[in-house]
Amino acid sequence: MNPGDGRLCERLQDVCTGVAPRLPDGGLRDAVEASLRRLADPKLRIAVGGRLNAGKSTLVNALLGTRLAPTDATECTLLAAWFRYHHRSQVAVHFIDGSTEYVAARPGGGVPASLPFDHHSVTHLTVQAPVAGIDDEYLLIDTPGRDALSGLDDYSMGAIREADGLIFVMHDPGEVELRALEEFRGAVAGARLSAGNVLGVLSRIDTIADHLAPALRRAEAGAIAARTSARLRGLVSTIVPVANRLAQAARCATVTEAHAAAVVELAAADPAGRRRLFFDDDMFLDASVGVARPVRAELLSLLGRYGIEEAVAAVDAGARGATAIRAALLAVSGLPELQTLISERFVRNADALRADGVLALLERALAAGPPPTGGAPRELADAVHRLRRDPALRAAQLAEVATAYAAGDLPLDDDMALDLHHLLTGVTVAQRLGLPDADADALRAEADRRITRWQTAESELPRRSKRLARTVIEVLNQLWFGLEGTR
Ligand SMILES: Nc1nc2c(ncn2[C@@H]2O[C@H](COP(=O)(O)OP(=O)(O)OP(=O)(O)O)[C@@H](O)[C@H]2O)c(=O)[nH]1
Ligand SMILES: [Mg+2]
Repeated sequence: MNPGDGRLCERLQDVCTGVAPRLPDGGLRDAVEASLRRLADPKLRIAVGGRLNAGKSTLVNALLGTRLAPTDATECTLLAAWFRYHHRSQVAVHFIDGSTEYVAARPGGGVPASLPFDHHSVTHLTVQAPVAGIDDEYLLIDTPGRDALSGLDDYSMGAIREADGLIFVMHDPGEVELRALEEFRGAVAGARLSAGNVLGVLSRIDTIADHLAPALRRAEAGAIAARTSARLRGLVSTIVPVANRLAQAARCATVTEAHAAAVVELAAADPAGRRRLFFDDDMFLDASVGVARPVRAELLSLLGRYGIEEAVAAVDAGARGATAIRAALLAVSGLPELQTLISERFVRNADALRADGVLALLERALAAGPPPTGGAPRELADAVHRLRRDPALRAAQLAEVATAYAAGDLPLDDDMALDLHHLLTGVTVAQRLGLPDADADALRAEADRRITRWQTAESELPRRSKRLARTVIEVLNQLWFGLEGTR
């Protein structure tokens, strides 16, 4: 069965619709009603989070293919914003008291420079724009930067909690960044944030090792991303390097024919002239080349020197005209790789991710109340329990294992940590067993080896960790039996 077909969410909807009218007023009924509202919106919700100035809004614009999120250093994101298609360009302002008001979008679309409301009375915004495709596969949520000093208010966090998955943007993957990620955990999709539903982005890669040529910088960014992925195993699935600004310029059609013609002219400079041109921003603006200074300044703010160098390389390789140069910039920006991961990790698993988020909501409400002894509450608790055991939700259970490991509550040796990582991040059975190119026989043998490893370890684990190890064993067993069917 296709995991994205909505089977789990339909079952959840039936359960909630069935019990809602029979539940007494209170937390459980509120949670069931909130679940029904969430299930009524069939779109997968992906939040983009990270520290202040990480490049989140620029990435959101690149993914949307249009500049709707405010990105300036001075107009930072103050409120969480969702992006939806609408035939009118407007912004819905959602207030704490549950009401909504509409304001005009800024010229060109998107969040206006200032809102005529106190930010503290607003939970989030919905930015609506007549741009086809912006919410076809998933809804993006841009979030305010999280900083050690500022913290997010509960309402912004509440809006983020409605997300099914997170793209965590990091500019400088150090300890502070890790603390920010920790703060998001537990906020998105309940306490289930882990490698199963978090993708990492190493952002602003043009600022990495800026003495190197673009291709070498890309390689360096790839190496940093790989090292950080290894360090965050269990917390984040793959980390992809993305040149956000380049991706935004390429996808949002801000590179015009005039810019393209200017790049062709710059590419005509001899090697020594080019070295001078790209030495620093002042040299770029002051160099004596045929391109007018204001056009050079525009190129600089649009692409940065890194992007201009990439554009010149595209011209060297034969690209002519804005469309071809934009396509070449997009190809080297890292965005296509991120889009593929979003499809493979999030969109393909949309049903399970959405169901997991709703189940987490219901489980929290059930846990907060008295044990359900009968009637509608018992019926709900049983249904939640049954749905949790559905094989399609195993990934969510693995996420729980990864969360325990990341928090230091589940001692695993390196092999087991890697087994878990493969199970969480692999798309094919072969990737989930860490042998992407192996045939079915080798995979069966590997699954068997891993089952034995976990079974041996399980007997040594503290009691509370045994259940987690058994989850992994069950998943491996399931893979083994799946391979058996291919004999
Ligand atoms: N050099 C460089 N600068 C970038 C890149 N992406 C974004 N910036 C700049 O970094 C600043 C912040 O970018 P935003 O996209 O607004 O960052 P943000 O994470 O949304 O910021 P907050 O919402 O304030 O937390 C802006 O001045 C951008 O122009 C990039 O790829 N390279
Ligand atoms: Mg922002």
